[in-house]
Amino acid sequence: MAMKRLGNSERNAGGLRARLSAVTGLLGLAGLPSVALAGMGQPSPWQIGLQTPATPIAENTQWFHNAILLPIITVISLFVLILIVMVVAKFKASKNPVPSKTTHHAGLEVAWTLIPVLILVAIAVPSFRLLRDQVTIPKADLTIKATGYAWYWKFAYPQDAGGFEFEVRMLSDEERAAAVKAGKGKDADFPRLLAVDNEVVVPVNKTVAVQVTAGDVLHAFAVPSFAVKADAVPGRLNQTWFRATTEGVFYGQCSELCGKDHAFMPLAIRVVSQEKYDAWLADAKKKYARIENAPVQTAQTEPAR
Ligand SMILES: [Cu+2]
Repeated sequence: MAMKRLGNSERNAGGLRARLSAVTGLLGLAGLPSVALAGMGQPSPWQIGLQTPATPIAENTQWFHNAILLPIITVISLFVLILIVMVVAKFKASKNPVPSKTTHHAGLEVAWTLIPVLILVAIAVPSFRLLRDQVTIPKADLTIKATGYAWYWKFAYPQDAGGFEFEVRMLSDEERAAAVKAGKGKDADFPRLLAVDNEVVVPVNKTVAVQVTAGDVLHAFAVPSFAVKADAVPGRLNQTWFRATTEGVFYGQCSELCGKDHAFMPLAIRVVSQEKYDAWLADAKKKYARIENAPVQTAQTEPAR
């Protein structure tokens, strides 16, 4: 259901995209930085735009930012700048020795109230559509649970998905160097402040629901390439979802200022084919701690019509 709506959003996005392409092309702003400079699954040096999207939600989010918000912001900023320059030039004391005593202009006041309202309403339509797609969790193929701790993550795969849990901690510079030395990969495979000891592995093109909570203080589960961000609150279970359409490793970080090592609790989600996922799962069941009372999958709520 959500996918169908996503399809609609994408179609609408396509139509608007065509109409807006001239504007964005003129501005030379929309989309270009993120396409040219953004890394896949992680930030890259001198990146300006958002990270390359890896889910339909992230694609729509970036389209919304690049094709709707950025042009509107740019046009408004230029318009205000031009007005200020005009006022400075036209009404300076030397050119305008006898100033007008006008204090009100009904038409102008209506205009500067109504036009911003219309702009906001126009933004609200695609914005709320996107928000609805983000918060409506489709039927999940896999549900995992992420728990934030000061300062690491714990991920649990419930009974119907393996029944194990493991902790995720950032690799120190020494550990990264040792991993490269041991031939586990190249330098680029262990990005600084992002590489972790245990990656979360999920299958590609599958809907993954993530239950998010915290064990001590507030944290937030965030993966920029998936356009996913959910507060991790002790005693409360939040839920978010993603469906990665690209294989690869996608890094996320805690996005709630949670203490001294807030910057050092990344997480890594490795998206792989179903076969590779099955192989990892068989391994993980042996490798990681069993959980008897695995988190129960919450009921899927039907979206309001
Ligand atoms: Cu945190």
